[in-house]
Amino acid sequence: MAELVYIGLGSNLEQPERQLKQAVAELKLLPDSQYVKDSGIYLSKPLVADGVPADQPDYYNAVVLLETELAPAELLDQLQAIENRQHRVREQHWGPRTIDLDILLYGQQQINNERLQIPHPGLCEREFVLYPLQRLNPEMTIPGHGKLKQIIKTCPENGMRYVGEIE
Ligand code: A4P
Ligand code: MG
Repeated sequence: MAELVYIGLGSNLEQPERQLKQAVAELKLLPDSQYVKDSGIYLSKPLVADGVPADQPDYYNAVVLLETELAPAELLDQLQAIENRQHRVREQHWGPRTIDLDILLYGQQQINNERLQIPHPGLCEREFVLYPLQRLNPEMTIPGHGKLKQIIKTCPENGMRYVGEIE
């Protein structure tokens, strides 16, 4: 059965807008999947948390909606293959990266195993996820958390700005 899935994209290295565009071009070619739409690009401040390098460039973020027949683990394999093709730098957890692709939501499923946590942890505190999701589907519900409309009220935009469409 096909599921609607939301993929979060983030990049803050090596021409980040180009990295996002290239990842989107690859997402359009995923097997057993159809590209539905995307949020366009947002420019956001790096997350602030203990142990996170603060001296890194701002992030370019976007969210993509796909319909897919791929199982969650198969989809993760495909996303990691795209990350690897874009020479992702994986040196530091939460450090700067050429491209990060996360499965934010997989239908209404809640998944918790050694490889996957869905909804993606932290989703409800991240302005660069919540506002793009709102643009795609303002009425949506986050499994285990409730209505996006309510959740977003507790998450300030933190200086984030909309940059424009993904060509
Ligand atoms: N994994 C578990 N659940 C998932 C999921 N739902 N989607 C596992 C994708 N992967 C998932 O990820 C490590 C492992 O997470 C994978 O092997 C997979 O099995 P990773 O991408 O290699 O490592 P990471 O990116 O360093 O960690 P993570 O947890 O993905 O980082 P985050 O939470 O994505 O944070 N600031 C701004 N403004 N914008 C950003 O996009 N991104 C990060 C990265 C930090 N600060 C940011 C942004
Ligand atoms: Mg990741």
